[in-house]
Amino acid sequence: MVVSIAPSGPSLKLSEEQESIRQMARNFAQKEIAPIAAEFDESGEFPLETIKKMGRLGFMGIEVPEEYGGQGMDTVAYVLAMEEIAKADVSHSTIMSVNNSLYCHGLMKFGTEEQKQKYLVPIATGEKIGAYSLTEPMSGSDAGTMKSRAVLSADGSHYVINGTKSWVTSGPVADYIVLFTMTEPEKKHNGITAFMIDTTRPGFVRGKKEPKLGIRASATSEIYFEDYQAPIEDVLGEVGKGFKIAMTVLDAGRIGIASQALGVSVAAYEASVQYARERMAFGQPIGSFQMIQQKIADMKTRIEAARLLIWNAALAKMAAHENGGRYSTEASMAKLFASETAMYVTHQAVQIHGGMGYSKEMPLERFFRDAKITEIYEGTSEIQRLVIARNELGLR
Ligand code: COS
Repeated sequence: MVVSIAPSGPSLKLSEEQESIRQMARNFAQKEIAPIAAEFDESGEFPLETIKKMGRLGFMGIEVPEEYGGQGMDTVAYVLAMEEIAKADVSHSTIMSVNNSLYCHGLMKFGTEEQKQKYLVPIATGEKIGAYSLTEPMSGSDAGTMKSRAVLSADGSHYVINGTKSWVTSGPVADYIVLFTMTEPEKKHNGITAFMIDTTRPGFVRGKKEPKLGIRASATSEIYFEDYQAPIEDVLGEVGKGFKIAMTVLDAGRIGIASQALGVSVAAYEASVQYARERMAFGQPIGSFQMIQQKIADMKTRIEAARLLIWNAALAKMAAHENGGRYSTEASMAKLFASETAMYVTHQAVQIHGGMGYSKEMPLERFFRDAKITEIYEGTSEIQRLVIARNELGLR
């Protein structure tokens, strides 16, 4: 692949396949998602119909090999599609990101053949919905301190899981969940194990949906385990290696979140350019005023820089796939910069639109509310800075 980078600069030459998924995502997002986004934001209803359609088009398993029901494409294709979906609606892109990165990526990397057949294929084909559950009420950034427990049964055939997990994206609707819980608490990080959870089994209980500031159509909830019995075949990876699995998967997830931050930034930016050309004040379009021009210039520059960091992270992930190694710094830099860009750009977009930016008549206030989550989930901006600095300084 020729590495082309920014669309406005020396261009990353996309392959036919990458260009075609971008185009397909753009068409679908603008035709099917953009017109309903405001309504689903208002009602908070889960957009099951469009999510199922996205699944049928292959958007839920873009990097999953075709033999497991996916598209067998690369990470560049994934970030291009994510940007387009997020440009129409961040909620839809959140559901897509969890299915692709947090769920499918972990299963592909650590799952057995049986687990892939049972748990990967139906998610990659979009037939079912997946989720990832690490956070608990008292452990978010400090992911190693969880209170939930899995205890091996006397006959060694299954684990009995108890505890509460929180902030589970797609928790109210997920069919299958990648769960991280403690099997040997005295070992701290090295006592965490990952499990595949089938939500139809007894002992799995869903909590109420969280009322949220933004991404209101993406359903989030607590989930409870009450003597849930997980057969030992449902352990994902090795017992005690769950923390590393969780972190490895989050590296992939953070590239997805960065791409959705980019998508919402582009949407807010394009609306602002159009408004600055059309809106008249003091006898001229507001775009002729230098204070507006400064905002447009800074928005555009940050967007292009975010895109370069995302493509860099996507290429680093692809290289790691070929050669081993980690791409944590690249993923964290992309997420940190793109999410802060999304906050900056959507904030300036509301300002450029004035009263109309604050009104629900236009999508700017939704973009602004939706952008905020990208600085919080899958590791706050503070955690991304910590990851980058620790890696650079060789600290732990
Ligand atoms: N990939 C693979 N392994 C990783 C890793 C990664 N990205 N990051 C850490 N590890 C490994 C370390 O190498 C270490 O292994 P060893 O014990 O064999 O040396 C182990 O995991 C523990 O790492 P560390 O000591 O750095 O853990 P900390 O508790 O200090 O946590 C942070 C590190 C804070 C970076 C981590 O807990 C984190 O990312 N927290 C945020 C979690 C998050 O994003 N939550 C949101 C959930 S989704 S809404």
